[in-house]
Amino acid sequence: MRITDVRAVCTAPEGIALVVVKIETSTPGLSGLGCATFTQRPLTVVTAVEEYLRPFLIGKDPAAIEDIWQSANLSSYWRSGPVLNNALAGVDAALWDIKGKCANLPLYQLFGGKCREYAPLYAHAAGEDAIAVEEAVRDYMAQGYRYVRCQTAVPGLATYGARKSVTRWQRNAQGESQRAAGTQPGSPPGPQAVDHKALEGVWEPTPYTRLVPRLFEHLRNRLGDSVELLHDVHERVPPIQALGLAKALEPYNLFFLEDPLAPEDNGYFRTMRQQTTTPIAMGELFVNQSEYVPLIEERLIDFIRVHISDIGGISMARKLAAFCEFYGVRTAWHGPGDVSPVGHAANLHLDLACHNFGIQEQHVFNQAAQDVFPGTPEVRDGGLWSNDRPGLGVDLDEGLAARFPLPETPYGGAWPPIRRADGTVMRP
Ligand code: GCO
Ligand code: MG
Repeated sequence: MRITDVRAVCTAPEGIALVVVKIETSTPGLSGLGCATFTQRPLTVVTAVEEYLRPFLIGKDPAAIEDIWQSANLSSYWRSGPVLNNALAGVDAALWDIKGKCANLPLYQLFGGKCREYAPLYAHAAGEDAIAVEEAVRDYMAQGYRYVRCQTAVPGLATYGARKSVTRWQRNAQGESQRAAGTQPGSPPGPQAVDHKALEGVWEPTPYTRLVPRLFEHLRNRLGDSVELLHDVHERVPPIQALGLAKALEPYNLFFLEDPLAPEDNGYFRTMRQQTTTPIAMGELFVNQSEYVPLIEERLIDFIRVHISDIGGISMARKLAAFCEFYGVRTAWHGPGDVSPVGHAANLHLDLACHNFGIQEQHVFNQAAQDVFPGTPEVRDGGLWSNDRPGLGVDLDEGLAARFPLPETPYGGAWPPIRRADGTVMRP
């Protein structure tokens, strides 16, 4: 069997740019899919796949996954980084998909079989104040969720992850997904029409770090210990304030505090570990093993939260998960809307097969996305369930995918800048 074609397909059924690699083989009807989504720079990944990896791969044996990964990775000499890793990850997952189909087994079987029946999920609760967040958590608990991430708006500020005081990027994305769904931005109950001038929000860390402990105090007082609570700092505060926040949150027993520091501030994790028992999840922004290996071997984090396609795909994630197991670090693969259903399936197969699974972030795809990707893993009773089909178990309806072209955002998918009150640009 030989690889006969390699393509990158872009689609945006939710208004969020997704990139998927499709590999075709000399066996009629046998092909594989892999997620290669870098939503802020999708066309760079398409170029890497089609201009560079395609000619490298055509004619090769699709069964030789490890050799292809290693040789493709070295073929650029300069390696790692989000563009090349995503491109390689798309190829790698598509090869695993093909291997599963050849074996007629779902991937979790090739990874050693199920350690659990399904992957428990954490849902996202957001609101303009603590009462609204509490209501959202209660709604999820009533649906069977036992883990909920809680984010609150900070009055007057453009805050990551909260509905009312949303970030500009989120408002863009909401407007785009409404356009894709054929509804008018601004029509009730959705957000107002996207006005890019009005989206120039301001971010200040101190009101946020003061407010978040009050949010969790409220939630614990009202909800007791019946639910696991999580929070994403999104690397938005100076390291010393992140440390203060992690300590202030100790009484509320978080399941984890996510991305309290930026990858650039990795050196600060040692201090954080000595100062607080709040469990730490890190690092959806990691791309290179020299960023995460030291944090794991020094036991400075509790959950590894990489975006699998950004570290090079399933092959790398399997090695990383095994390495983490030796150090008591659990997996919490990144699972937002800018991981395609093919990528969520990859997360799920690892979740099912890795003993040191911690938790899975959920994204519930809209109907259009589920139609573009038949076989999208099912969300049920607070968990993600495999469809048990061979390989990754997800297909791509290319005709339908073409009806959801990449959104024409003013930033080409990139995030608009977040600035402090004095105009200083901030991490998003
Ligand atoms: C998360 C993430 C995402 C990212 C997004 C970037 O924890 O789910 O922080 O919301 O911001 O994936 O494209
Ligand atoms: Mg995050």
